[in-house]
Amino acid sequence: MPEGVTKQAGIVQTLWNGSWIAALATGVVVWGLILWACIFHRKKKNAPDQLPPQVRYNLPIEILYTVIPVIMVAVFFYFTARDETEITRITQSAPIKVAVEGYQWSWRFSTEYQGEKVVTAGVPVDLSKQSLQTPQGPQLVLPVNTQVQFELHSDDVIHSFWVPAFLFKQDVFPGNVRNHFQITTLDRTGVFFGRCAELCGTDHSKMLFSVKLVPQAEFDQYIKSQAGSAQ
Ligand SMILES: [Cu+2]
Repeated sequence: MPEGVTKQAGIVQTLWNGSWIAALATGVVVWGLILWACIFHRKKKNAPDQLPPQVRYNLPIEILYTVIPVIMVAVFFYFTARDETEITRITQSAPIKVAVEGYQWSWRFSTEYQGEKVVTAGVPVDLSKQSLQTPQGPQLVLPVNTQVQFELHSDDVIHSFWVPAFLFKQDVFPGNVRNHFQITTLDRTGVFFGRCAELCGTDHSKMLFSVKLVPQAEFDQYIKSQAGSAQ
């Protein structure tokens, strides 16, 4: 997993780790029971027709088979619902609002901050130049230690806005449906790759972009230098 750069990514990572630990514990019990049955209930050489004790219609065991999975599902459900509620929570206080527009085959980011609006739009990128060092496509600049609210909209077909370092993606719909989510960036600068995660047509793979997290002062500078770009 990439190291998360948002507070929400931490929640996703913890849920992911917990789910795997729980699944592994369940797996160990199941594999153990299978192995035990394979080893201790092999066909006996001296009594080939002898079956092991049959436990059909054994009420306590039937109840156990039912109650334990229900408890397991309830535990998974509780943690998933709790974390999902937290991850998709929107507040009105986010100082930065980003309108994301997906289109065949790139992205347009309109960043609103303190009355200023900055727009970055990209053209389809050249995949032959794709490398892990140089980001391609439009770049969304955001400050660290801040809340950022995203509003997603598509001009044509369904896309999906995915920044792996957020450990989060959300579908981008055309029409009147607008998906929202919000992040709280951590104190970590850098350039993080993003891509479309919903097969949307021929040049889907060219819908690359990046998110650059910078210190607040550098962000203010950036907004000042880009002021008027919305026109
Ligand atoms: Cu796409």
